Amino acid sequence: MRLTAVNEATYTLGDSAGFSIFFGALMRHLRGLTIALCLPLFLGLFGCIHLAQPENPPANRNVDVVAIPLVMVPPGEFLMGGTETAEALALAYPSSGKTPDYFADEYPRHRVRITKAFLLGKFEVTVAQFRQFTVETGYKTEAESDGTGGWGCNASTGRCEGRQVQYSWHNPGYPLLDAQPVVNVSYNDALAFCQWLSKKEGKHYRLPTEAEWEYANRAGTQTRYANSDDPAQLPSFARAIDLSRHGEFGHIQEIIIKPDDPTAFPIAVGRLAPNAFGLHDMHGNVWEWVADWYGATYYSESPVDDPQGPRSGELRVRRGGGWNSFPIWLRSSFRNWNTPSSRCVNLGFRVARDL
Ligand SMILES: [Ca+2]
Repeated sequence: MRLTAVNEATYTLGDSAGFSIFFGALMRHLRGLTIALCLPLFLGLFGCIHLAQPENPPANRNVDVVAIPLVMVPPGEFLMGGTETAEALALAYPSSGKTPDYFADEYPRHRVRITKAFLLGKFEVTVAQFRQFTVETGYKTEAESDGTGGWGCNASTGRCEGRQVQYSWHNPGYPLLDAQPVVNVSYNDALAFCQWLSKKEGKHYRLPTEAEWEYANRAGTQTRYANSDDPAQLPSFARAIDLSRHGEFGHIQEIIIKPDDPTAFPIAVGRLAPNAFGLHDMHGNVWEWVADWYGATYYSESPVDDPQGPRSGELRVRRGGGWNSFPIWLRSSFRNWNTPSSRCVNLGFRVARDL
């Protein structure tokens, strides 16, 4: 395996792992049957409910700030991984210059069963929610505490840059709104948030597994994105880079963000259309940490039931792409990763909770 660190915001994966599509048409039929049978039943029973606020919330005025709407994700089966060949993907995104081996870790496509319903944040964790965590605990993120800072947008150059000490979750270099997703938080910071929320509410909050994330993101779809195969259909569904302004593929530090660009920076969560499970911004806005260690060949050995990822590793998986990501990275099956202490101007998370 060859791992190439472009920067801590974006890594690329090289080396072919040898990919083959498992199951094929038979499993697509089985999967479709499972969704067809289970989804209406579950939606009927639970209606993808957004958990109500407590009837008698504590007097603490911050409770309303931190309350995180959750969506019930039903159990079911799906085929995880690339839905088309790596050769087809390379041809589909020619400006990226990627060769088929770039997509190797998305294969083999394999059957996964999510055996239990779980709750998943309807939105990415917001700036306001993360602020409350830091106010109540005094927590300092790794970007603040290790002396190296985070990533940010330099208004004078129009470029994202990092690490620099002035950048953190409360200063990503762009105008910050409470309802934007928090960024510049490491995997470890995300876990600390979950631990705080668990203690605060007496429930077990955690990050979703990679399999849970893709299952929830696809919501029964088998297309490149949960709304279509076509990147041109993304703007109403996912905050990503504006291809009309940035047609040429580039990495984060190469992109010039113009002050008058209305599509720059993350938007407030929930402004775009949800997927079939009622989840917003799974594609785009910010990359989302998931629980798993990254394993380039893990799909060859993944168990069917509730995969948890490799037992150990050095990199954690992130999914979905961010506000300055190109469509190739927003695909439902695309996998990316960073060290657990990485932080970036387009990297956040959403919480999961067991029932
Ligand atoms: Ca996202």
